Amino acid sequence: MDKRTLGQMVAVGLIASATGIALGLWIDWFPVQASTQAKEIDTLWDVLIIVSVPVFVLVTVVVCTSIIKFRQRPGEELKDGPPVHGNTRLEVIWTAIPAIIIVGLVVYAAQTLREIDKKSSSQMVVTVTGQQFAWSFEYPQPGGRPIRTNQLYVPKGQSIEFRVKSVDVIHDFWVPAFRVKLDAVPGITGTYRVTPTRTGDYDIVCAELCGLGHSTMRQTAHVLSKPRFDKWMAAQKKGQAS
Ligand SMILES: [Cu+2]
Repeated sequence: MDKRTLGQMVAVGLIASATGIALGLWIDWFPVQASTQAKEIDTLWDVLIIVSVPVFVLVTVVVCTSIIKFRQRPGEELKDGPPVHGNTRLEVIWTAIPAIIIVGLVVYAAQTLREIDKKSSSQMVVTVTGQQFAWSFEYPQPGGRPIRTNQLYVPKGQSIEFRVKSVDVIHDFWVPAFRVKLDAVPGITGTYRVTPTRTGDYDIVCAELCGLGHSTMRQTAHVLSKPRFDKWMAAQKKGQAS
């Protein structure tokens, strides 16, 4: 391949990478950040875009150049290409660079996961149960029966541990504004932790196709200030006691 073609490939690659990264960072992919976890996950997302766009562009530019530049022209049907043998240096490079990128991203992602799932000293537990086609919630009470409800209310600024279960098929408990999500698998209780940072109402979505009513498996997560949450909880206790 001549120098000019290589120069063109590098130029196109740089422009396409810069455009792709700029677009990827500019697009609002997610709803408002409503948990401490959301910020770290969005940063992870941005890093993944910055790293993966140039890889995609590199592959695409090489494929397109090969199709245009080295295509078979009329009269070349019986021609054979030049015999190419292995190139050890090239093979070492194309193995080592992807390996370094993957290991780096794996370490960073694992660190982020550890960071966002840290246990708090004042952990509040909410058990989430998925069932075709609705979510229900349980608030364990020390020394008593848990409070059961069909509505999710949580206090702002409190680290909440969701214990996610299913009674029938696989569902997936997701509040996009909190970012974190987890499959609800029959027979397994999974957990994740989230600390809401804004009061308000946020969508709860089932993120695993679970049957005919899957798309209707939507509810609302109500994040209240601590005093308002305590009031709500007191009302629930009263209601379930009577
Ligand atoms: Cu579902």
